[in-house]
Amino acid sequence: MDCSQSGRSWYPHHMMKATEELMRCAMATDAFLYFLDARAPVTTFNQDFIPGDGKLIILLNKADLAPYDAVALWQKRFRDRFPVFSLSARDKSQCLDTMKKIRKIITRRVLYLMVAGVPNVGKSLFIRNVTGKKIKVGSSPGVTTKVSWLPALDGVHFADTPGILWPRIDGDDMFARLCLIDAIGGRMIDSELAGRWLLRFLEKHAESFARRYGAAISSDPLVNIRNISDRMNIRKEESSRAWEVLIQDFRCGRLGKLVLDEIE
Ligand SMILES: Nc1nc2c(ncn2[C@@H]2O[C@H](COP(=O)(O)OP(=O)(O)O)[C@@H](O)[C@H]2O)c(=O)[nH]1
Ligand SMILES: [Mg+2]
Repeated sequence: MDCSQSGRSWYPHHMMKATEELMRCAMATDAFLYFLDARAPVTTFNQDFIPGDGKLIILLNKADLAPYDAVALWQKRFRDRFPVFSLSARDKSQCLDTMKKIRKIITRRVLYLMVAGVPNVGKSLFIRNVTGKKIKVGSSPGVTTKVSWLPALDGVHFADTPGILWPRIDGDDMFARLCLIDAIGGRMIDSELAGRWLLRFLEKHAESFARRYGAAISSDPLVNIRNISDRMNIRKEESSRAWEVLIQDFRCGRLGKLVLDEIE
Protein backbone atom coordinates (compact mmCIF):
# COMPACT_ATOMS: atom_id res chain seq x y z
CA MET A 1 0.00 0.00 0.00
CA ASP A 2 1.28 3.44 -0.90
CA CYS A 3 1.13 4.78 2.63
CA SER A 4 3.97 5.79 4.83
CA GLN A 5 3.73 5.82 8.56
CA SER A 6 5.57 8.03 10.97
CA GLY A 7 4.59 7.74 14.59
CA ARG A 8 0.82 7.84 14.56
CA SER A 9 0.44 10.08 11.54
CA TRP A 10 -0.65 8.66 8.26
CA TYR A 11 -0.16 9.83 4.71
CA PRO A 12 -2.50 7.95 2.42
CA HIS A 13 -1.19 9.37 -0.83
CA HIS A 14 -3.86 7.90 -3.07
CA MET A 15 -6.48 9.48 -0.78
CA MET A 16 -4.84 12.85 -1.19
CA LYS A 17 -4.92 12.42 -4.97
CA ALA A 18 -8.57 11.44 -4.79
CA THR A 19 -9.40 14.61 -2.85
CA GLU A 20 -7.54 16.76 -5.38
CA GLU A 21 -9.36 15.06 -8.22
CA LEU A 22 -12.71 15.78 -6.53
CA MET A 23 -11.91 19.44 -6.15
CA ARG A 24 -10.97 19.62 -9.84
CA CYS A 25 -14.40 18.25 -10.72
CA ALA A 26 -16.20 20.82 -8.58
CA MET A 27 -16.91 23.11 -11.54
CA ALA A 28 -18.80 20.47 -13.49
CA THR A 29 -20.76 19.30 -10.49
CA ASP A 30 -24.12 20.62 -9.30
CA ALA A 31 -23.68 19.29 -5.78
CA PHE A 32 -21.49 17.08 -3.67
CA LEU A 33 -23.35 14.57 -1.56
CA TYR A 34 -20.99 14.35 1.37
CA PHE A 35 -21.60 11.10 3.22
CA LEU A 36 -20.76 11.25 6.91
CA ASP A 37 -21.04 8.35 9.32
CA ALA A 38 -23.85 9.14 11.76
CA ARG A 39 -21.79 7.48 14.51
CA ALA A 40 -18.86 9.83 13.89
CA PRO A 41 -19.93 12.88 11.87
CA VAL A 42 -17.06 15.07 13.04
CA THR A 43 -14.39 12.43 12.56
CA THR A 44 -15.61 11.69 9.03
CA PHE A 45 -15.87 15.34 7.97
CA ASN A 46 -12.76 16.63 6.25
CA GLN A 47 -13.02 20.39 6.75
CA ASP A 48 -10.55 21.02 3.92
CA PHE A 49 -13.04 19.55 1.54
CA ILE A 50 -15.78 22.16 1.35
CA PRO A 51 -16.51 23.24 -2.22
CA GLY A 52 -17.76 26.80 -2.57
CA ASP A 53 -21.02 28.07 -4.08
CA GLY A 54 -23.22 26.21 -1.59
CA LYS A 55 -22.61 22.96 -3.42
CA LEU A 56 -22.39 20.75 -0.37
CA ILE A 57 -25.20 18.55 0.90
CA ILE A 58 -24.56 16.48 4.01
CA LEU A 59 -25.96 12.97 4.30
CA LEU A 60 -25.69 11.36 7.74
CA ASN A 61 -25.62 7.70 6.76
CA LYS A 62 -25.81 4.50 8.83
CA ALA A 63 -28.40 6.24 10.96
CA ASP A 64 -29.72 2.76 11.77
CA LEU A 65 -26.56 2.21 13.86
CA ALA A 66 -26.74 5.46 15.84
CA PRO A 67 -29.18 6.57 18.54
CA TYR A 68 -32.11 8.48 17.09
CA ASP A 69 -31.69 11.47 19.44
CA ALA A 70 -28.02 11.86 18.57
CA VAL A 71 -28.73 11.83 14.84
CA ALA A 72 -31.42 14.49 15.30
CA LEU A 73 -29.01 16.63 17.30
CA TRP A 74 -26.25 16.30 14.69
CA GLN A 75 -28.71 17.32 12.01
CA LYS A 76 -29.55 20.43 13.97
CA ARG A 77 -25.84 21.26 14.33
CA PHE A 78 -25.18 21.05 10.58
CA ARG A 79 -28.40 22.66 9.43
CA ASP A 80 -27.37 26.31 9.61
CA ARG A 81 -24.35 25.65 7.37
CA PHE A 82 -25.54 22.99 4.90
CA PRO A 83 -28.64 21.14 3.81
CA VAL A 84 -28.52 17.90 5.81
CA PHE A 85 -30.47 14.62 5.73
CA SER A 86 -30.09 11.38 7.65
CA LEU A 87 -30.69 7.92 6.28
CA SER A 88 -29.77 4.30 6.23
CA ALA A 89 -28.54 3.44 2.77
CA ARG A 90 -29.45 -0.19 3.51
CA ASP A 91 -33.05 0.87 3.11
CA LYS A 92 -33.83 1.50 -0.55
CA SER A 93 -36.95 3.55 0.15
CA GLN A 94 -34.92 5.89 2.37
CA CYS A 95 -32.43 6.37 -0.47
CA LEU A 96 -35.20 7.22 -2.93
CA ASP A 97 -36.82 9.53 -0.41
CA THR A 98 -33.51 11.32 0.14
CA MET A 99 -33.15 11.79 -3.62
CA LYS A 100 -36.58 13.41 -3.71
CA LYS A 101 -35.51 15.87 -1.03
CA ILE A 102 -32.30 16.66 -2.92
CA ARG A 103 -34.35 17.23 -6.07
CA LYS A 104 -36.37 19.81 -4.15
CA ILE A 105 -33.22 21.73 -3.24
CA ILE A 106 -31.72 21.69 -6.72
CA THR A 107 -34.48 22.02 -9.22
CA ARG A 108 -32.49 21.66 -12.46
CA ARG A 109 -33.78 18.77 -14.56
CA VAL A 110 -30.37 17.42 -15.46
CA LEU A 111 -28.14 16.99 -12.45
CA TYR A 112 -24.54 16.06 -11.88
CA LEU A 113 -24.09 14.76 -8.34
CA MET A 114 -20.79 13.68 -6.95
CA VAL A 115 -20.78 11.34 -4.00
CA ALA A 116 -17.98 11.86 -1.51
CA GLY A 117 -16.97 10.53 1.88
CA VAL A 118 -14.57 8.20 3.67
CA PRO A 119 -14.23 4.57 2.54
CA ASN A 120 -17.10 2.26 3.57
CA VAL A 121 -19.48 5.03 4.57
CA GLY A 122 -22.09 3.74 2.09
CA LYS A 123 -21.57 5.80 -1.08
CA SER A 124 -21.80 2.91 -3.54
CA LEU A 125 -24.77 1.32 -1.80
CA PHE A 126 -26.67 4.58 -2.00
CA ILE A 127 -26.00 4.96 -5.73
CA ARG A 128 -26.93 1.33 -6.32
CA ASN A 129 -30.21 1.74 -4.48
CA VAL A 130 -31.09 4.96 -6.25
CA THR A 131 -30.10 3.92 -9.78
CA GLY A 132 -30.60 0.17 -9.69
CA LYS A 133 -27.19 -0.19 -11.32
CA LYS A 134 -24.99 -3.08 -10.25
CA ILE A 135 -22.33 -1.08 -8.49
CA LYS A 136 -19.85 -2.92 -6.35
CA VAL A 137 -20.57 -2.47 -2.65
CA GLY A 138 -18.37 -3.24 0.30
CA SER A 139 -15.15 -3.83 -1.58
CA SER A 140 -12.04 -2.57 0.12
CA PRO A 141 -11.19 1.03 -0.78
CA GLY A 142 -9.61 1.05 -4.19
CA VAL A 143 -6.61 3.01 -5.29
CA THR A 144 -8.36 4.47 -8.31
CA THR A 145 -8.37 8.22 -8.19
CA LYS A 146 -10.30 8.87 -11.39
CA VAL A 147 -13.82 10.17 -11.18
CA SER A 148 -16.23 8.83 -13.80
CA TRP A 149 -19.86 9.75 -14.39
CA LEU A 150 -22.50 7.06 -14.61
CA PRO A 151 -25.04 7.31 -17.43
CA ALA A 152 -28.02 9.41 -16.38
CA LEU A 153 -31.15 8.02 -14.78
CA ASP A 154 -34.14 10.40 -14.73
CA GLY A 155 -31.70 13.14 -15.65
CA VAL A 156 -29.39 12.49 -12.70
CA HIS A 157 -25.77 11.63 -13.31
CA PHE A 158 -23.84 10.20 -10.37
CA ALA A 159 -20.14 9.95 -9.90
CA ASP A 160 -19.05 7.35 -7.39
CA THR A 161 -15.70 8.14 -5.86
CA PRO A 162 -13.05 5.96 -4.28
CA GLY A 163 -13.39 7.62 -0.88
CA ILE A 164 -11.59 10.53 0.65
CA LEU A 165 -9.58 10.73 3.79
CA TRP A 166 -7.24 13.34 5.11
CA PRO A 167 -3.71 13.91 3.89
CA ARG A 168 -2.78 13.42 7.50
CA ILE A 169 -4.57 11.71 10.37
CA ASP A 170 -3.23 13.00 13.63
CA GLY A 171 -3.78 11.37 16.94
CA ASP A 172 -4.78 7.96 18.23
CA ASP A 173 -8.34 9.04 19.00
CA MET A 174 -9.17 9.91 15.44
CA PHE A 175 -7.29 6.93 14.08
CA ALA A 176 -9.14 4.56 16.45
CA ARG A 177 -12.53 5.96 15.55
CA LEU A 178 -11.83 5.64 11.82
CA CYS A 179 -10.72 2.03 12.35
CA LEU A 180 -13.87 1.29 14.34
CA ILE A 181 -16.23 2.55 11.65
CA ASP A 182 -14.24 0.62 9.02
CA ALA A 183 -12.90 3.64 7.15
CA ILE A 184 -9.37 2.35 7.66
CA GLY A 185 -9.00 -1.28 6.87
CA GLY A 186 -6.61 -3.79 5.47
CA ARG A 187 -3.08 -3.78 6.70
CA MET A 188 -3.34 -0.31 8.20
CA ILE A 189 -5.88 -1.23 10.84
CA ASP A 190 -4.60 -1.58 14.38
CA SER A 191 -7.18 -3.79 16.09
CA GLU A 192 -5.70 -3.58 19.55
CA LEU A 193 -5.43 0.21 19.51
CA ALA A 194 -8.98 0.58 18.20
CA GLY A 195 -10.23 -2.06 20.65
CA ARG A 196 -8.61 -0.40 23.65
CA TRP A 197 -10.18 2.91 22.63
CA LEU A 198 -13.57 1.20 22.31
CA LEU A 199 -13.29 -0.41 25.75
CA ARG A 200 -12.58 2.98 27.33
CA PHE A 201 -15.57 4.38 25.46
CA LEU A 202 -17.74 1.47 26.63
CA GLU A 203 -16.96 2.25 30.26
CA LYS A 204 -19.49 5.03 29.75
CA HIS A 205 -21.92 2.54 28.17
CA ALA A 206 -21.50 -0.30 30.64
CA GLU A 207 -24.90 -1.83 29.86
CA SER A 208 -23.93 -2.37 26.20
CA PHE A 209 -20.89 -4.38 27.22
CA ALA A 210 -22.73 -6.37 29.89
CA ARG A 211 -25.60 -7.27 27.56
CA ARG A 212 -23.30 -8.63 24.88
CA TYR A 213 -20.64 -10.35 26.96
CA GLY A 214 -22.47 -11.20 30.17
CA ALA A 215 -19.89 -9.53 32.41
CA ALA A 216 -19.43 -6.11 33.93
CA ILE A 217 -16.94 -3.92 32.12
CA SER A 218 -13.64 -3.44 33.90
CA SER A 219 -11.15 -0.62 33.73
CA ASP A 220 -8.56 -3.30 32.99
CA PRO A 221 -8.64 -4.09 29.26
CA LEU A 222 -7.10 -7.52 29.76
CA VAL A 223 -9.90 -8.51 32.13
CA ASN A 224 -12.38 -7.40 29.47
CA ILE A 225 -10.59 -9.36 26.78
CA ARG A 226 -10.70 -12.46 28.96
CA ASN A 227 -14.42 -12.03 29.52
CA ILE A 228 -15.04 -11.49 25.80
CA SER A 229 -12.97 -14.59 25.01
CA ASP A 230 -14.90 -16.69 27.55
CA ARG A 231 -18.24 -15.59 26.22
CA MET A 232 -17.34 -16.00 22.54
CA ASN A 233 -15.41 -19.26 22.98
CA ILE A 234 -12.10 -17.80 21.90
CA ARG A 235 -9.17 -19.91 23.03
CA LYS A 236 -6.56 -18.30 25.24
CA GLU A 237 -3.80 -18.61 22.65
CA GLU A 238 -6.00 -16.78 20.13
CA SER A 239 -6.77 -13.87 22.41
CA SER A 240 -5.78 -11.34 19.73
CA ARG A 241 -8.92 -12.47 17.93
CA ALA A 242 -10.97 -11.06 20.81
CA TRP A 243 -10.03 -7.55 19.69
CA GLU A 244 -11.35 -8.29 16.22
CA VAL A 245 -14.56 -9.79 17.59
CA LEU A 246 -15.10 -6.73 19.76
CA ILE A 247 -14.60 -4.39 16.80
CA GLN A 248 -16.82 -6.45 14.54
CA ASP A 249 -19.55 -6.43 17.20
CA PHE A 250 -19.41 -2.65 17.29
CA ARG A 251 -19.43 -2.33 13.49
CA CYS A 252 -22.50 -4.52 13.12
CA GLY A 253 -24.42 -2.80 15.90
CA ARG A 254 -24.33 -5.81 18.21
CA LEU A 255 -23.29 -3.54 21.09
CA GLY A 256 -26.36 -1.40 20.48
CA LYS A 257 -26.69 2.02 18.90
CA LEU A 258 -23.69 4.11 19.84
CA VAL A 259 -22.21 7.39 18.72
CA LEU A 260 -18.43 7.79 19.01
CA ASP A 261 -18.05 11.54 18.51
CA GLU A 262 -18.97 13.81 21.36
CA ILE A 263 -21.65 16.40 20.80
CA GLU A 264 -20.60 19.53 22.64
N1 LIG B 1 -25.95 -0.78 8.72
C1 LIG B 1 -25.68 -0.07 7.62
N2 LIG B 1 -24.73 -0.49 6.77
C2 LIG B 1 -24.48 0.24 5.66
C3 LIG B 1 -25.18 1.45 5.39
N3 LIG B 1 -24.69 1.96 4.23
C4 LIG B 1 -23.74 1.12 3.81
N4 LIG B 1 -23.60 0.07 4.65
C5 LIG B 1 -22.64 -1.05 4.53
O1 LIG B 1 -21.32 -0.49 4.59
C6 LIG B 1 -20.45 -1.23 3.73
C7 LIG B 1 -19.74 -0.28 2.77
O2 LIG B 1 -20.69 0.24 1.85
P1 LIG B 1 -20.21 0.87 0.44
O3 LIG B 1 -21.44 1.40 -0.23
O4 LIG B 1 -19.39 -0.09 -0.33
O5 LIG B 1 -19.29 2.07 0.95
P2 LIG B 1 -18.36 3.06 0.07
O6 LIG B 1 -16.95 2.60 0.28
O7 LIG B 1 -18.58 4.41 0.68
O8 LIG B 1 -18.82 2.99 -1.35
C8 LIG B 1 -21.31 -2.28 3.04
O9 LIG B 1 -21.15 -3.50 3.72
C9 LIG B 1 -22.71 -1.75 3.18
O10 LIG B 1 -23.68 -2.78 3.20
C10 LIG B 1 -26.19 1.87 6.32
O11 LIG B 1 -26.85 2.92 6.19
N5 LIG B 1 -26.38 1.08 7.42
MG1 LIG C 1 -17.57 2.48 -3.00
